Amino acid sequence: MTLVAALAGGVGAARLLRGMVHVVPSEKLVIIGNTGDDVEFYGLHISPDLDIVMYTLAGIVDENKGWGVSGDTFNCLEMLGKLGFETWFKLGDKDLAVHIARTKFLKEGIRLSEATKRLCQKLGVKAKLVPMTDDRVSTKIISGSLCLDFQEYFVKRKTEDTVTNVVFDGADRAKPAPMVVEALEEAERVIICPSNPILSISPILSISEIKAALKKTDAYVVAVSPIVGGKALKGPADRIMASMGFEVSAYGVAEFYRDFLDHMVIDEVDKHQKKRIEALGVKVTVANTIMKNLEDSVRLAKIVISTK
Ligand code: FO1
Repeated sequence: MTLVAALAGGVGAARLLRGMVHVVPSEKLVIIGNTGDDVEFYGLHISPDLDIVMYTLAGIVDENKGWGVSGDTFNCLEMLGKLGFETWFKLGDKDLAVHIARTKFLKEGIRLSEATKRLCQKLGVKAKLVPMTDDRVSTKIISGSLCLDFQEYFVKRKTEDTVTNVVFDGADRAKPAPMVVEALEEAERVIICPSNPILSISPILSISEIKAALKKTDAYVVAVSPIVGGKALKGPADRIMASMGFEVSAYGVAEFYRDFLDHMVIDEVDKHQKKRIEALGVKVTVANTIMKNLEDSVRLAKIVISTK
């Protein structure tokens, strides 16, 4: 098998990818991760979407939450709270160790892509996980006259604001990280994971060279719909698609990606949308897309990798 490249956000992507590493040889899998959610707390650089994928593939993720390290303690955060710092972003002790290491690498002038490679190596992750860029791109959530940092919207304010626009600050200057464009050009297949199209995949596409490579590639581009039965499997994707004027359906997701999409995997409950999606020139596979355990993830990964 030649290269498989995957565009990945957080939890939904991690669940598909934990199956994908059982289907595609790890050295053939390049995962391009969203860094628009990156945030700084206590002087530390946190890359939540890279970490969700890294911890999942390392087998140490907190399965219930889908993020953070399983069995982590929060002693440091508790002490920071006593010292008067904000603690709404729940950083566990082991998780903090990763952010300390990443920040140390970055302070030494090492790029985020290299820092991620080193962290993955130490945690035993064999697939290549690369940030979309080594430059700073920050997802900003616009709600009327408010402009919120991503984690402020997502965690602090619990996604309660109505999203009227999303801006990727810095995207116009950002360059793809090493290996990103090469992977998209050389891949036999590009997978768009079941992540939030607007919050998780769009930041990756906001880097013009990545979008251009995706449009140009000969790879077969397959997406898995994160919208099932008109609802997001996790998170606010359904509400955001609605408030930004997109149809909240598997069809709406296919339309969102239509510039470069060859094939879409939709859930059985959405099988009535097959013909409509096909009318966009996108092939459709209907399958059970719910991933409750590793077996589900492997089953879906096998379907995604064999679509044609
Ligand atoms: N998500 C939450 O809902 N609450 C948290 O306190 C939180 C902390 C956190 C710490 C490290 C990390 O890597 C991720 C964390 N997340 C938390 C998840 C994260 O905010 C989002 O899931 C992603 O940014 C969206 O994919």
